[in-house]
Amino acid sequence: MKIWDKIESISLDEMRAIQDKRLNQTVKYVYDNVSYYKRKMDVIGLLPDDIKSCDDLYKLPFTTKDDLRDTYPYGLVAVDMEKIVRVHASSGTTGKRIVVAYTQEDIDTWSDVMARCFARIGTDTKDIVHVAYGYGLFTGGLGAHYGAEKLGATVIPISGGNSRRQVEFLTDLKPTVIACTPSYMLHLYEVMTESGFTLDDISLKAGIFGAEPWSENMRKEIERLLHIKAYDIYGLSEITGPGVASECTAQNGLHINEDCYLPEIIDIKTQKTLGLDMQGEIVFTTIKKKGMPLIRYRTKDITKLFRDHCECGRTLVKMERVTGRTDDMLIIRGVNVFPSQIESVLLEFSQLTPNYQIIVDRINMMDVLEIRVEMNENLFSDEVRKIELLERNITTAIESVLAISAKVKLVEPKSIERSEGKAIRIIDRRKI
Ligand code: DLL
Repeated sequence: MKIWDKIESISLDEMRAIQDKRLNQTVKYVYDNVSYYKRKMDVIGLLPDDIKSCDDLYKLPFTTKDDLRDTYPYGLVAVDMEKIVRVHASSGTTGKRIVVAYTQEDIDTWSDVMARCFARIGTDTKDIVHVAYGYGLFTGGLGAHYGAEKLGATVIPISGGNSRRQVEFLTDLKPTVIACTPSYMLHLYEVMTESGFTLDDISLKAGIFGAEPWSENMRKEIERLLHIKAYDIYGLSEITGPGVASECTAQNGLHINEDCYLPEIIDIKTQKTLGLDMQGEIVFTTIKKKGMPLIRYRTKDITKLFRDHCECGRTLVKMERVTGRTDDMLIIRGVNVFPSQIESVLLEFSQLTPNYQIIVDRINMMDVLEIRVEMNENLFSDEVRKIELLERNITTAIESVLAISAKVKLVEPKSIERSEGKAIRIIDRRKI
């Protein structure tokens, strides 16, 4: 038994004791080493000794992306800069860039949790892991790389992009596991078939996909097309990168590495902590990080926590797949809509591909929703009448599931731009 299997299957009381101790230490540590946190706690009259166990978590102030921006670049670093061995940064598409910093110990912990995520899906030393997440400031590539290496697997550090070369490596080097975004996996499949290769030319058996929301129907599609098992992996740069949580072979929820990242679900409006099985925003406190520990970090990701008797034997609490982000949620004529809900409806139709874009506009003070989705080659070569009929059927399905009307436009195969990393699903043209 590997060392990491043990921590994943201890009793709830044992896990709770570890978490209480690590939380208590973390709060003391940030109070003593990060003036920003000391000030935040002083303002509300909170002392480290007031936090004795996880039951006291709610007393602590939240941390948000704005806090990271206000303290950019190193204001939340808890150690001397000479102890920082690596930084990563988010792309800053939704505002000023944020930077995260790691000590050697943080890199080791991250590698461990990523190794655990690979082990969870059955990866071992005999596997060859094709890492097609981007290497660099994005955490996906290096995170997966260090984890797979720690496990003792063979790593192909190909990074994202240059899809034809990716296909050459898939067919020549015969990797057995692939790590990339789910949308990029589908793109690689297209390039592979265009290049004349078939499933007989590759040896993939599993993929570890994340970094963007994807639906259960998208999983089915990837598994159907590639004859592999598709597993979900979740994480965010602020907390560490990939490896905060991931699925096991049961494919029923993501086990959270809760010995390192303490999760809570909060109600978005009241900010009160919610119990198991209740949907809200997931908030994490890092209880093992040294370089840049974060207290009650608001992720904006929507999910719920639950426990079951998982067939894999792990006792780690689970989170449901992330269905969307509070800032990705479209409010269309007052109705809350997540892109993943639209994706789910679209993929009920076998004539469609998982390549779609959601365009929102405001015309004469009214929100207008247009969904562009690529049809498959068979439908494309069919009569116009059939295409129009299908558009009407999809419109009806969207209306009955989401209670909003939408204009559905079927577009030619391969006409929607592909991304090498996270797919761009929403174009919001509304000027409010
Ligand atoms: O996306 C880290 C990562 C890399 C995770 C590779 C998994 C695999 P960021 O760029 O900081 O970090 O983006 C984090 O991406 O808050 C979620 O909104 C979204 N996200 C990440 N994984 C998933 C997932 C990486 N499995 C943000 N399902 C998070 C849904 C995900 N959304």
